[in-house]
Amino acid sequence: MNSASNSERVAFRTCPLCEAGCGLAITVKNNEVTHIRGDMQDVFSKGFICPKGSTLKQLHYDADRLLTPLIKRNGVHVPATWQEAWQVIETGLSGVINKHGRESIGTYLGNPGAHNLSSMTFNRVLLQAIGSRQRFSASTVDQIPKQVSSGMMFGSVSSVPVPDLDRTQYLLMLGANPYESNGSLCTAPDFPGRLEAMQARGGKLVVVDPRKSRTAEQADEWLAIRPGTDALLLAAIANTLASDGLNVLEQRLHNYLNGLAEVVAALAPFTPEAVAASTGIDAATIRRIARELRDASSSAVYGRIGTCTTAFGTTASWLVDVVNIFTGNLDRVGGAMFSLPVAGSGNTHSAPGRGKGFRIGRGHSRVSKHPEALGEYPAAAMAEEIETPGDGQIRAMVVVGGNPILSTPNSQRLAKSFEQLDFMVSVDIYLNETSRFADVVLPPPSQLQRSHYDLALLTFAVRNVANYSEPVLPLAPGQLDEWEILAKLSAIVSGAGIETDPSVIDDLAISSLVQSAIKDSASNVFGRDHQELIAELSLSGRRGPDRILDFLLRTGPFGDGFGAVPNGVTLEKLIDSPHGIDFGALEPRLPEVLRTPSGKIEIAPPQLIADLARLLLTLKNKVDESQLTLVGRRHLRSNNSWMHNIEVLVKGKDRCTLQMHPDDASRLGVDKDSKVLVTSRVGSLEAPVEITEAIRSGVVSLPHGWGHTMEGTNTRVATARAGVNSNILTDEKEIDPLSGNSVLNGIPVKVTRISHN
Ligand SMILES: Nc1nc2c(c(=O)[nH]1)N[C@H]1C(S)=C(S)[C@@H](COP(=O)(O)OP(=O)(O)OC[C@H]3O[C@@H](n4cnc5c(=O)[nH]c(N)nc54)[C@H](O)[C@@H]3O)O[C@H]1N2
Ligand SMILES: Nc1nc2c(c(=O)[nH]1)N[C@H]1C(S)=C(S)[C@@H](COP(=O)(O)OP(=O)(O)OC[C@H]3O[C@@H](n4cnc5c(=O)[nH]c(N)nc54)[C@H](O)[C@@H]3O)O[C@H]1N2
Ligand code: SF4
Ligand SMILES: [Mo]
Repeated sequence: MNSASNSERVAFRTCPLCEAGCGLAITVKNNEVTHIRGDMQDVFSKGFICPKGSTLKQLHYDADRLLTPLIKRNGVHVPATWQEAWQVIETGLSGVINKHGRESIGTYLGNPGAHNLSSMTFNRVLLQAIGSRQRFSASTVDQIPKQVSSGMMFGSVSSVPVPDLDRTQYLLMLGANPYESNGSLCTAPDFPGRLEAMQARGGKLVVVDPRKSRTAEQADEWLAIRPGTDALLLAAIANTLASDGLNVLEQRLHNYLNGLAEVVAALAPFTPEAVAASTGIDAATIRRIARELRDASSSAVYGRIGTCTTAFGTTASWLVDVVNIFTGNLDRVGGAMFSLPVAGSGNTHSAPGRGKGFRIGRGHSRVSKHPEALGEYPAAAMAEEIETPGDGQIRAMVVVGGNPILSTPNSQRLAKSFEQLDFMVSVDIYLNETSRFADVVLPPPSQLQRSHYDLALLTFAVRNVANYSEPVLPLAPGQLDEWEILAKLSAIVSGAGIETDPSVIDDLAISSLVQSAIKDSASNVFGRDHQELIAELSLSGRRGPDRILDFLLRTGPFGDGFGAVPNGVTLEKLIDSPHGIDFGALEPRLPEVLRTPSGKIEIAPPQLIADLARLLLTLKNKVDESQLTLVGRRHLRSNNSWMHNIEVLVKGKDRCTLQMHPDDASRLGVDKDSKVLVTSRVGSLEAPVEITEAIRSGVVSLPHGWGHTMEGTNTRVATARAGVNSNILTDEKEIDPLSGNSVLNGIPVKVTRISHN
């Protein structure tokens, strides 16, 4: 590195661990990170960080983090050179392709890829090179329902409205707990602080959650809903608003709506009285909440994990925006608004206001015929696709930054199926529950050794912000950046051979991006010369994700258009602004944001209207008060399945407990020292009990991402505090049929006491 490496310097970098994207100020002395704190000058986070932010240091220096490739020899992973690893991969993958075809290679892309510039720019290159439709990702245990409903309504899966947190006066939040999670599909560093500011300016926060989460505790009102019934509650709120008369709609929104009469008619059966027993929320409260939303000077409804990971995830996600429309608050200051991402997105390309629209079911999965959504199949169907013989059976898996063995439903079945694979590659920083199955594990560099820009998450931000970070620490000699690993894998799987330089793949990737932009009449480089643009991009010597990012920024809504727009943004400008650039609060985007064929908001997509009939059937089910149902939860000091090897985060009391209401505990003869056996249709596990009033009776809660007990892993801290894997209990047969999302909440379980500790 440069001469500054011998002295102390402060580097600024965005934290990539969660969606908040906080700015970090990282002190480096002699190329050693000494400490990390919040960057007070960050334009978005203004110094806020959570306890995880500073642990990028511990993560970097974690002795268990992989520094060299591993190859499995005689069942044991041993360190290997990159050359050896590529050789084994070429032999393994070409063997499977030659024998069974490309369709027999499955992929699973995990959550950290959404926070990683290399994956955001090169995962798609890898998927194309593999050329199989057997694609899975963490999206189908997470947010895909919201993207499907947004695609259907607005024509682009990037058009997810976010609550205008800093200006709203009323927020109805369902199934989200930003005091622990720091927010999701709503990028807002210091989400808690923004909620408190709303309350301080006289706004109201209502939280719908079966648990009295930390966010519910802070709220002005907590509605303890029965799990899995948010779609019913939202339908009844919309029903109330429609029955009262939609005169708030005025011409502004009215002009953009297609299907208003249909949706109003389809919601007619969902009166507050009809849903009260099922949701556990009385009719008067539902009516009052509906009217408060309508009468507030501004309001927004926001739903997250608790609304998405249920059997009606897509329908609930749609109804969130139906209510936002019915109160007149969609695309309005203080309501639910669309970001205008600086690096562009699906709703900034091609002609504004109208487009091809969005469809699901362009293909169907082989075994259970699940419809494709966003180019992938349900993660819950991965095991059956591996187990079931026939054409297209998955024989090899490529997993990039994912831990499906802990993160996806019926883990035990999935683990068994992985044993059956002919070949597997994992790109991962740890040897953990999933990568232990891999024949080859390829380690990317640490979070501090790469550049960063939140291409995905800034698409859902509450302000239009851009922030680029340069690597804080250099790569070690011979170490590969993650994009180089993905490019090399792409070259190998496409048959180009292990000697192919990643830069060849990189040149193809940038070339195809430039090609499509110069053909897009709405692009600021429409009609420009391909070679000229590539030459200008390459002047700086940048390659890989940075060169691609520069192109996306320059052709984005605030971009310089390669000279066409004076003072427009470029990567160079962001490098000169290490605390980021704030392009201001969100502004209304209708109708330009739309990409539907009609040029209108499709408020009554046929598949969603049809799904209301399925929803209506659930009202026939008698509410069984004796049936316990399981929901999940998150803790601030944890991050899905993979930050458990950081001692400072996991130390202290056990957080992987089964929370239970005192009434249920006494009924079951369980006290605070008990261990219980929890059983679902698919599996059972033992867990320590935590008795608490902060949960609805009839509901129990276990966090996910734990259960670090498998042999052949090497995460010593995590193993010492293993916890149990809640996805042993979640059922792979239960999915949201529209998006393929897993049902991870509202799992029927039996709980019995086994012992006193
Ligand atoms: N500390 C920490 N932060 C994280 C993560 C993490 O693991 N740890 N993970 C990150 C990721 S990948 C994501 S997607 C986001 C998720 O961010 P959030 O959506 O905020 O996720 P959770 O904190 O799990 O909050 C979900 C809430 O839904 C409630 N719930 C369960 N079932 C239902 C239901 O049927 N209806 C309703 N209304 N509520 C229900 C749960 O009790 C819980 O309080 O968090 C991100 N941030
Ligand atoms: N029951 C239940 N299950 C859930 C949830 C729930 O609420 N309840 N939440 C779901 C949600 S929202 C999500 S997003 C999923 C997450 O599901 P996954 O993405 O499958 O799991 P993660 O725990 O995020 O695992 C990430 C993996 O990436 C590795 N990794 C970390 N950083 C990098 C990197 O920079 N590069 C690479 N190549 N690898 C890296 C880690 O070591 C780890 O192995 O879990 C889901 N599972
Ligand atoms: S809130 Fe999220 S982005 Fe901010 S420091 Fe914590 S983990 Fe990092
Ligand atoms: Mo997630």
